[in-house]
Amino acid sequence: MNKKWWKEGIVYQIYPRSYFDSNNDGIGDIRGIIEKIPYIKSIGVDIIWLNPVYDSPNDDNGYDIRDYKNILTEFGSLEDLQELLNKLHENGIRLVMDLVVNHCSDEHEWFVKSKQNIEPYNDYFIWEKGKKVDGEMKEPTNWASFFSGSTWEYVEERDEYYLHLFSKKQPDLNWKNEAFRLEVYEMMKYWLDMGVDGFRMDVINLIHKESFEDGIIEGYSKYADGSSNYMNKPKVHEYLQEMNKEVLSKYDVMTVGETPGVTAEDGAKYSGEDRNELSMIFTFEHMDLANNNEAPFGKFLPKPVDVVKLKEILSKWQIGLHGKGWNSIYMNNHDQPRMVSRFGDDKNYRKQSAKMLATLTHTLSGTPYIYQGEEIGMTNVNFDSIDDYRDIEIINAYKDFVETGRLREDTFLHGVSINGRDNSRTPMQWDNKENASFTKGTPWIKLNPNYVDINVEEANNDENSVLNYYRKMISLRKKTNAFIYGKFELLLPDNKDIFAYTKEFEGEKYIVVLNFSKNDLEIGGLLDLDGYTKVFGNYDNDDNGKLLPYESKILKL
Ligand code: TEU
Ligand code: CA
Repeated sequence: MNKKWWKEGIVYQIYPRSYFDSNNDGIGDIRGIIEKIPYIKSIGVDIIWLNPVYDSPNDDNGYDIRDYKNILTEFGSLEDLQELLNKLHENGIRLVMDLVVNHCSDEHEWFVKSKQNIEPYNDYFIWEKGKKVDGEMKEPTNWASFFSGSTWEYVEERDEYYLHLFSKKQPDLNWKNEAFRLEVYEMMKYWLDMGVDGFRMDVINLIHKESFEDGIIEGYSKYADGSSNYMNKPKVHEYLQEMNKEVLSKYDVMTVGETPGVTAEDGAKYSGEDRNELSMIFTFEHMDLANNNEAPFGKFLPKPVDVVKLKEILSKWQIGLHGKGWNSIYMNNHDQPRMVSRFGDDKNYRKQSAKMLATLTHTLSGTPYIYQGEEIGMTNVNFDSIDDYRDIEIINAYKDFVETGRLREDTFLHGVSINGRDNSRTPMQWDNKENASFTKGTPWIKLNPNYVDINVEEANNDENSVLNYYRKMISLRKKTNAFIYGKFELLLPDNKDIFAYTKEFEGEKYIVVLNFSKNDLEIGGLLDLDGYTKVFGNYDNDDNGKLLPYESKILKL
């Protein structure tokens, strides 16, 4: 097994806007992260994935970059970023930045010049003529944007439309243009030469748009999901191999591709060591379990997670990439709701189910990702007004669904409370003082009112807190290669409450048993645990034949 620091490390994802505000303007910042390094180190993590901090008009909270080599002033300065990098390295922690090159901001100078047809920028984006349909001018295709509406926007100066899979302020970049690609590689070297340890690559599997012919898909709305034309198309691998050859192969870096819609087979193609593309990717299959995909992007019509399907998906990835590629293991991030709310029980068994889920993510093979606040069991927020939300995806969907009368407001807000991205973007909860001491100003988004009970300070003072469970689970994982590299085998595949599996590596064998329900379960007849000794778990329950609500047990042969 080819050992690597990024295989054995644990990643902590920081959404800078919501982490800690050092200058009381209500917005988290880089200096705030610097102040929290002792806390971050105390969790036991090795790598930070920092969401974008580059100059941006913040149409999509930084995923619309205006200057790839400069820091957004409200987050701080380049010097602050370099200080963060140095201080993290002094503490043995690496820094992975966000690479957002499927699109940039419409305020980027490349796009400003492209609109004016100035060489070579005229071809850095995707411009197409409109289509005459029944005498009426229409967009080049009927694809639906991820953020509602069309993926095309008309520009008078060019009498053409530009493509934007996301918001109209996020024009898609033209990866067929080599001059543009070389600018990306030069920018990557700028950050890597500064000492950055790698990149998380935003929707990197969308960069090859194959064709703009797409039938009108009947039903639902005049815009429809055109992703079969631009998701995981063949040239993506060519571009990644070129990027690897030109840049990545020259540094000791970690890369993780954000790849919506991939299968485990794709996963081996992106992360196979012999492929010279990426270190690993993020799959979405287990995230999409909660979305009603009857209509394109039907995440606002949520459905309960089917645990049997969850087990199938995670098993497929564990087995599919074993010895062929490398998994990332995550159960939430800045685009997904809080994992204890989606997969656990954040009302009656919050701490137990948060610990149970942490046991899952830290015993599967691959690199575990902890999203800020997950380590203290932070939960979804249930704002009762659309005015409390900030996420462009939510706001645009509200206009598209509710203001058009297609969906009732209460139905929509219920869906947002379950699957909306802002669930994970409320500020980090440091203590029970005003605004959880995230800021002394007015926070850019309201806190979850439960910060009075759920915060870092109370967790540090409680031996049985979720946080202290993470600390112990992380140190156990780090000394157990069977968790990091081991062969996975699913047990009881059809059982809808119990997620049980073995992990084996170089003669060591473990069984992990997780109760995904609030029921007391007898497992004596289901699992043969003879010869196994319990080594870790979230209850003081030594009866191996019994599972308590949301109990996690790790047993060693
Ligand atoms: O996310 C892309 C993505 O797949 C998610 O936005 C998801 O599709 C969306 O939530 C709809 O369900 C990346 C970033 O992580 C996200 O924050 C950005 O908004 C997006 O790309 C555009 O850059
Ligand atoms: Ca600030």
